[in-house]
This record gives sequence, C-alpha cells and structure tokens, in this order.
Amino acid sequence: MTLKETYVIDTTQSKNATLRPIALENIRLTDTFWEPRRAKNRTVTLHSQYDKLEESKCMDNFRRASGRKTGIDFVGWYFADSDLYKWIEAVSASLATHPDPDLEARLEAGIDELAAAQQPDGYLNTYFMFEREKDRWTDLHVLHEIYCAGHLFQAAVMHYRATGKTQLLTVAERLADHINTRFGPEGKRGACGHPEAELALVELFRATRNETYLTLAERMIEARGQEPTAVYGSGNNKRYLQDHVPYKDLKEVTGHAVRMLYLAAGAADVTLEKDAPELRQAQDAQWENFTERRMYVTGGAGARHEGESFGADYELPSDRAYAETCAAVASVMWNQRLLLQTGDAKYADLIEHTLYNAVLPGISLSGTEYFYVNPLENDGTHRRQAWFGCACCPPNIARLLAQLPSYVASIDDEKTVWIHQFIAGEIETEQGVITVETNYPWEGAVAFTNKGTTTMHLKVRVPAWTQHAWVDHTPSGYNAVTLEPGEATRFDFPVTPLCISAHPYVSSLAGSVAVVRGPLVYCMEAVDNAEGDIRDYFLASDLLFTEESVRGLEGVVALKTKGFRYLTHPSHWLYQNTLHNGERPSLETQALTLVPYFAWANREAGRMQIWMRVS
Ligand code: FUB
Ligand code: ZN
Repeated sequence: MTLKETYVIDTTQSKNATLRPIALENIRLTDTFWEPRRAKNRTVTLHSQYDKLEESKCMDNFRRASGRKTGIDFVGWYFADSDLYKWIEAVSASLATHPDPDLEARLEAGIDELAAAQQPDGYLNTYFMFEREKDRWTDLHVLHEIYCAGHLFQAAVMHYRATGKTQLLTVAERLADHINTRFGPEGKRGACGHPEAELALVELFRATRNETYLTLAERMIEARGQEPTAVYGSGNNKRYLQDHVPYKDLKEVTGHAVRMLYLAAGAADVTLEKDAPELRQAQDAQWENFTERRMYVTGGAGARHEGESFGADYELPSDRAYAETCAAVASVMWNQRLLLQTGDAKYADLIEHTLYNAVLPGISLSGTEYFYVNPLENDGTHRRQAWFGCACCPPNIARLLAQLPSYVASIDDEKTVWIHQFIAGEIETEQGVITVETNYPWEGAVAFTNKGTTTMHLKVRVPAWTQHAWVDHTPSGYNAVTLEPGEATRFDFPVTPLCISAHPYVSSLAGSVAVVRGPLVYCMEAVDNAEGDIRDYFLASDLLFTEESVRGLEGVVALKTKGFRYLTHPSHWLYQNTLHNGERPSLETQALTLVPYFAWANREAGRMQIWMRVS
C-alpha cells in the first residue's frame, strides 16, 4: 500500500457517495474561534489525556497483558482499552496537520505497548486476559469486546493515513481477521451490545480494500433483531441495544443514545458502499424521529440518565437531561455520513448546530476538563471534571477537534467544492486554493476568494437558521458560485438573535423560549445575573437584544435584554387557586444577560438555564 492523504471518512471510491473527502492537510484553519481550541487540543488536551491514561492504569492494562508488567490487576471498565484507541485516533489526526515530535513519541510508545499485548492469534483485549481468557466472546451483549476492536480499527486507519506507517494497521487487520473467523460468513452470527465496530470495519475496508471487512460490518448490522439473537450474553434488554427489531425496521432512535447513533453511522457507511435501500429508508425514519421528537434544542441526544438512553417522543427534560457528549459526537459522525451520501444541507446544518451547542460544551475553555452529561438547566453544582471512571467522552471530543477540518468542505465528481462549515482558512484542491474569511460564529459575513489560476466552482451552504428554521426542516441548501481566478464572493448571513419555542407536547417548556444567535444557543448564568434567583427572571415579549461582552469570557458575544423578575414570593404556598389575586408575586423590570451555552460553567459556579419564560 502507498501513503495516502489523511481522510477521515474516505468516500473517494464509495459507490453511493455524492461527495468525496478533502484531506485534513488540505483544509488549513486560521480562524480565531476553532483554531485556538484545536491548538489547545494539540498542546494541552492530548498531552494531559495521555497522563490520564497512565494515571487511570489504562496503559498498565496493556503492559499487564503483554507481560511487560507483572503482579498487577486489570483496572477500570471492561472497555478501558478504547480510551487509548480514541486517543491514538485523535493524536494521529492532529499530527496530520501539525507535526509534534513529543506527541508523536508518546503515540508511538502507546502503539508499541498495545501491539505487544496482541496475542499470537490476533486477539487483543486487555480485560480478557489470564483468568478471564475463558470468557472471550461469551458475552457480546454486555462486555464490549467488538466495540473495543472497533475503536482500535478507527485508530489504526487514522494512524496509517496520517503517518503512512503500517504497524498499527497490521495489528488491526490481524484482530479483524480473528473476529472474522468467529463471526464472519464461516462463523457464528454475532454483533456487539455496543455498536461502533460496524462503522470502523467499513473504514478498515476503505483503507485496505479488503472486502471481508465490509461484509463483516454488513453482517453485524443485519444480525441485530433476529431470532435467536446475535447479541448474546448476560443482558436482556433488547430495545436498549437496538436488537429488538432488524435494523431495517428500526424507525426511531431508541435505547442507549451513543450505541444508537454509532449504529446508525455504521449503517450509513454500509449504504455509502452498497445498495441497501431498506437500510437507507430506516435511516431517514430514524433521523426524522430524532430531529422532530427526541433531540434537545442543543442537538444533544439522550433524555434519560437511566441507561444513558433516549426517552419517549417529546420527553426532553432540561435539568435531568443526559445528553452525553459522546452521543453528540456520534450524531456528528452519523450526519456527516448522510451528508456525504446525499449532499443534503440539512445534515450539515445539524452538524454545525451540534458542534457548537452539544459537543463544544463538553470541554472547558482550558482544554483540561470535561462534561460527560450536559444538562440544559442546572443549579450550579454540575461542573466539568478532569477525567472520569468511565472516560469515553474526553478522547471523543479530542478526536473530533483534531478531525474538524474534514467537516468543513468536500468535493464532488465535477470538482465542485462544497462548503459545509464556515471557518476561516484555506481549502486546497487540485483546482487551486480558496480562501475563506469570516468571523463566524460571531458575525455572519463569509467571503471566498479564488487564489488559483483556473475557474473554481463552489457550492456554499446557506444555513437553515438564516430562514429561522434550523430545526423544522425548511430547506436551506447550497448556493452555486463560480469564481474566476482572483475573484471573490461574499455571503452575509444575518446573525440576529431569535427566540425558539418548543413543540407543545414538551410540556415542561410551555411558555418558554430559547434564544439563538446564528448557530449558537444561548443560556442565562447566575454569574452574569446576580440579582436574586435566575428562576425568577422573565424575558420581555418585545425580545430586543443588544450585543455586549461579559467579564471572564473574552471574545464572546453576550446578549443583553430587558425583562422582569419576581421581586417577592408569598412564602407559604406551593400551589394556590389561580383566581386568588391577593397572593400574586410582584414583578420588577430586570436587565438580563445571556451567554453562549458552550461557554457555561467556565466561571464562578452558579445556576444556569437555556429555556426562559416570556412575560
Ligand atoms: O459503554 C461505552 C461508553 O461508555 C458508552 O458509549 C458511553 O455511553 C459510556 O457508557
Ligand atoms: Zn461518553
């Protein structure tokens, strides 16, 4: 195999792709919003995460499995190996755009540790060693063996693409071949309780052109919802595992949110490579169910703490929201695959919305602390943590930040460059270089200049939020533009603050609105609204906002408006007769300050809420 450019989802040869990828190296970001965060990812986050992999004993688990360390026990969750794999994927992607010898040395050392732990038959999972060797492949339902393999495959593909080195890819191929002997066409039917390997196997196929891996991915998707179940083991909740019906008949997003969305991403990958109309139709139904009934206004997924799962239609509690950061990452991954397949702007719209409002809140401005759970309302006790016993989210954010350029643009077979996300920088294709100038998301002006020597064709997404409709499917679409050498064009998307209301069936949100400005959802934090309790605040119905800055969030556009606040509450009642006028609380006018939700909990702890009542 020859060294390739670093693609994240390599649809260069995908039969059903409308769009082909542009390599990470060829989309160079220079903006002042994302690129400083990506720089922090490279210089702070990825280093501190490796330290956590050591502290949490994830690395020692590999050393124990290889025999390099003896006399120690396995530590952590049975899927702890995946923490290292996601970190490797993140570092590899980062090195593709920003070489860093220190980071690379840590990466290669990590790969050396895991490669040494691979068994002669290709098996690799540090939980199932020694005393647990007998348990291998006995509990697909719960124990995440294939899930961990999936993250290894993704890491290996990214490492190979970014560095051209084959050591990790060979490890991945040996493990995939091992799994194929068990669960491929010659083996038993088997699928993992936690989908992930499906999408990874398709990417492994794309990197190696070995059809075995594509077939295995397809087989694992088709294995779900059958009798007897292929997701066998110690658990019994099939709906939770998306194993209650065949995937083609799954018309809603249900069960564990991350599993659901990774499964959907895997199915989308299969349909990019193969004609599978029933899988495609199921995807459309799932997407509709998600965006019309089960998605938070932030793009977050998963209403219930119980089982980290989706709730029923319109079950979207703000304070008890789960909205795991990994589920937001998985949603972005799924939507990108749907976008590459269809070229439909609604997927790029949702990616934008999810990136800003559901992924980004997951990491602190310092780059060292994370949210796992993302409530839309909180009393101020929910704070980001430096790591978690179950550390799935931190490296998931890191890999997405490292891969962000791949979400910015892609190219079609007529060589038209499709601009999906607006981030300043330059995009290089065989046709030449396009520069992108913008101060997005704070301002809506975006300018494109053809710096090349040939005519260039662009398709520029017009964000759905410009039509006040980023959730309700009013088509936005792509505007075609032709630029001669040296020519420029400019779009001005109005970032006027807007108020969003929820469907009446979300009963807890009756009479409330959320404020958005451009792609950003705003919230109210006690630190900026120190008079009384922010639960007593109301927006005024004229909804006029001015743009200002606030202490402690430099560069952020905050919104100020006039509203009201309960001044006094009668103290002795919880409920009262609505006709009993004598006990009404009194109101006074009150200035309100809102900040982007992604920035919350980066200053003094205090109450926060997205949804606000309107007087
Ligand atoms: O089970 C592996 C990961 O840990 C899931 O994706 C997360 O939801 C967390 O449970
Ligand atoms: Zn997570």
